[in-house]
Amino acid sequence: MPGMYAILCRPMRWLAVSLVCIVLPAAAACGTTAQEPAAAPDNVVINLPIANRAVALTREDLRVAQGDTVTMNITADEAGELHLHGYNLTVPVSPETPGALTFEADAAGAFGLNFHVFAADGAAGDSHGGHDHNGGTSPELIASAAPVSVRISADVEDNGGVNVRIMADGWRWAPELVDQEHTPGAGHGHIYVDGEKIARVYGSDYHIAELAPGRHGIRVTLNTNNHGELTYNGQKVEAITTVNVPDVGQAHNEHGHGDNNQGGQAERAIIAEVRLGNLEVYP
Ligand SMILES: [Cu+2]
Repeated sequence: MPGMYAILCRPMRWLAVSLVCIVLPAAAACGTTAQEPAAAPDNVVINLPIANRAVALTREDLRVAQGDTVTMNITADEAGELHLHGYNLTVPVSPETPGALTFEADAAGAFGLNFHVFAADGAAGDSHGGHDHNGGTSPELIASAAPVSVRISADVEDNGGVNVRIMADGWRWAPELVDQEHTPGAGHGHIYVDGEKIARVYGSDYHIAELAPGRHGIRVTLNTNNHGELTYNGQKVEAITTVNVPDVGQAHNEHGHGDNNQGGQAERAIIAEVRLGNLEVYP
């Protein structure tokens, strides 16, 4: 009766345990699960092999039960860090050094898993490659014949708000033209936090109301009136920076895990935000 075993064996248990449950005929082989039907906490291992800025996992692979102890083993083909939103855990990973993260999934919900790609040593900002890292529809790329560029800086306020200053050259902010035809040298911007677009920007200052404690990547693109992404000389006209929002006690609905960034470790520029999926924690 495979169906019975499927019920007895929670889906996120280790593969080894699942195999035991399938292979052995006795229900007792399912161990603790069989004796504790009220879903005793499991040790769940999730392997996250990041390649080409993606991970080949299904939603089911990223599903755990509240109270489970979760270990994520992360490998990557380029240097970066894995960031689990909500729990606000970050772990560095590189092709030479796999990363591992163990935590108790004590809060239920869906928590974004992002991979922050670090700039290559000594070559900050190179090779974006033109992938779409967000899985969604990618804005049309529109080449600018004239030089256009953008830089950003970001300052964190005490309350977790972030002031972003956007310095665009060869560019006119044109909020009045939004949704109209492309006009060379004019338009608006899009602002992304940790790979997710949060708003349009229509001028040189943008305020982000509140970010959870931890590191966040902020990216701004310059966009045509019809929302295409501007390129110049084959490069997207965009700027990326990183902010570190301090943990201020119970604020921001965090769960008290704090921030496991290694103190004193040199900050590295994040050149891309890759959304890998959501960790789903079921109550
Ligand atoms: Cu737009």
